[in-house]
Amino acid sequence: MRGKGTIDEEILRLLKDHPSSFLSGEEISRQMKVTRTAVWKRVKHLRSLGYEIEASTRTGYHLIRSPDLLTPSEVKPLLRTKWMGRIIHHFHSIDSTNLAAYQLALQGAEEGEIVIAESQKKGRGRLGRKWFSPPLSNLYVSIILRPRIPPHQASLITLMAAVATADAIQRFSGLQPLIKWPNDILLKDRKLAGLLNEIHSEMDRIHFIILGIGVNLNMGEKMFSKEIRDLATSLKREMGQPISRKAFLQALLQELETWYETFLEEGAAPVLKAWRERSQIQGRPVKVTSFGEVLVGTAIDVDSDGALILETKEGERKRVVAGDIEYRNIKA
Ligand code: BT5
Repeated sequence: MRGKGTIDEEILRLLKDHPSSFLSGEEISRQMKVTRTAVWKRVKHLRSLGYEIEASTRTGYHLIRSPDLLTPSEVKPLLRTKWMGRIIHHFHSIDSTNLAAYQLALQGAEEGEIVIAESQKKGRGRLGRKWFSPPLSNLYVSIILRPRIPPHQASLITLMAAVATADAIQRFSGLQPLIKWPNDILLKDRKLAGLLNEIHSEMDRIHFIILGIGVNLNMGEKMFSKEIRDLATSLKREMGQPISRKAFLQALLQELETWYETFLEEGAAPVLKAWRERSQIQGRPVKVTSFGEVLVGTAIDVDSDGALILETKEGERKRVVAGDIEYRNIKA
């Protein structure tokens, strides 16, 4: 049996196939094998989601305008990717897209399938932190990848995804975001996007990686929660105009597909080169928190596995595989 969501998608597809004419309720009900009352109910529901649908008992239905939703019927006509995002699992509200993608991947979902939500009730950051995910304004997406690389290289996928996200933002807006190790995308020192990558693997084989990406797009000043108001920003705020979320999603998926293929074909070098240019971290004084330990020193580089190399005050080199950094200002 088809779910309500599938019926909605089919009704929209039919209406979009007839952009300049009305489609009678009878015709829709015949093509979809549901009653005319059921069609009317679904149209009412679609209107509640923001679709402007003209309805008349005599002539039928006509789609006037679609809201900026990220449903398959809205996103797919824009996609320019070869394989990424060709299967979209869409939710109006969900706990976390990463959690849903993880479950789908365990059940055998294929590389390139994506999960999108209009809002998240338990959006996740790293280390049990929260990702603020209000409805219909930002992007919350998780992508299933199944790379044939050794597990120790999984961090490179995080760096690759950060580069792709920053490139998509720049291509879309002309602004120049910076990457903060390992996974923050910043504009003017404020966080615009975050990445949470989760891996399911054995000692020597990756089963899948879930690439979770949250980008603040249309979040207005007043929508930011108190705790992130001074730390975060959105693309609308930086550009001074609203963003088409579906157009941004298309740009993001295209950059991700290209960068992922480059990484698989050419290895870490091009990813690390682009990451270094975007992070401007080399030589900066930093404070690193890693597994409860605090280290202070100068960031030297990231290595070929994506770990941060730090030189402490005592001149000792440390390799940090996971954690958070803060940039320090050196007083003369
Ligand atoms: C991250 O964690 O930056 C990873 C965020 C990943 C979110 C995506 S959305 C789609 C997918 N599904 C999920 O459930 N998650 C992923 P972390 O580095 O730990 O940063 C978290 C910190 O960023 C919080 O403690 C806040 O200080 C701040 N923060 C929370 N929400 C924010 C937002 N919307 N914009 C900017 N900063 C935020």
